[in-house]
Amino acid sequence: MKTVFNAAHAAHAPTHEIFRGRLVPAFETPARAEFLVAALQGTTHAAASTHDGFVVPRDFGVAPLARVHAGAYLQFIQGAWDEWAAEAASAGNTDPGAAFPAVWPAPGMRRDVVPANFAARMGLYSMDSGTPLTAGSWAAAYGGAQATLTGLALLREGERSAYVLTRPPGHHAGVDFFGGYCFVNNVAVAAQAALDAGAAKVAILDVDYHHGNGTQAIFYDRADVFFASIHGDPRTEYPFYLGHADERGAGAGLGCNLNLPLAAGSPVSDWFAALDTALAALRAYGPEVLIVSLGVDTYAGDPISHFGLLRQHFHELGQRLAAVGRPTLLVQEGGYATANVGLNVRAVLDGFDGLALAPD
Ligand code: OKP
Ligand code: ZN
Repeated sequence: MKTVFNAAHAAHAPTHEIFRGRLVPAFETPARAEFLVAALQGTTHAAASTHDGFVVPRDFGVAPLARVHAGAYLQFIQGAWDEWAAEAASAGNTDPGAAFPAVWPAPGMRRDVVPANFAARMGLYSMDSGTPLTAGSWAAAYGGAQATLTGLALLREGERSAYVLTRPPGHHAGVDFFGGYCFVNNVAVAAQAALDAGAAKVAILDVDYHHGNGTQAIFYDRADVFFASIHGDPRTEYPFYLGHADERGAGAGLGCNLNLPLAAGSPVSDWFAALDTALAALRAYGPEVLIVSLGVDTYAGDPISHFGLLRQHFHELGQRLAAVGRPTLLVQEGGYATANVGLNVRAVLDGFDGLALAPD
């Protein structure tokens, strides 16, 4: 299948992140995309005529992002690095490093008055301290949304599937907040764009280890987007405060949200049983387009996740996704066993395309 490559990913190059309150080397790095490029180059998934076989993203502007994100939030993210750098410079620091949120409005505090203070706005527009905001965060996130929209355009032009090679991921970003390494919710932008282009029903399947809280929340009360997710049980796993099985949707969207949390350490057989459940629900829903939040942090070797999928399981995932028989957009989310991320994604794409599992 064709791969759309967000080359702007490299602009977002955090060196550190705050993980459970401690500063550690970043897990979500440019090297992840470099391994994806290396694994797909020279394969049938890099057969376009430009950019080493990868499709170059078109530019659809910011309007499709504003269909799912608040305008004030997008404006903040666009200008946040300059604000941070200017604040640091005025204190004599010309190399401030990444910005991290540090203060949030607790329940009962005001969200309707936007603070003038930069740190206060970082908290207003975020969900955690684990997401470094760097000089190139907006460029990389914007490029990821454009790459995703380009993948959707390929489907409209007749491709049966497309893969979007991008980072940072998107599925934790909500209407007006960043977090979980995510700034722009790529799959939500694409789902809304598909509806705006005339589709009546879109389904999103999130197979990342972490629940896609942003995607769920954006579409929770709507019947035109079905969201299904298989993920580590939020009782113990990030993002902790959403992703439980009793979240079924609200109002017109009741029944259009399906969470399949599994205990950390669950066997692969349980994961595939959950996949069967999710795919049966998606088939019954009957979407015109299937969008997959393709995290490969379900891999046995992932450093921050606790499922046990191996290469052949990613291949089988690809086969099962293809069997749904819908135009399918696969969008990169997580996966932090850096040297294995590309090989695992290649296995999904090969499986989808009916190719044999390649040796490593
Ligand atoms: C992004 B994706 C808490 C640290 C948690 C966030 C993990 C984000 C995963 N302080 N780190 O879903 O792969
Ligand atoms: Zn994840």
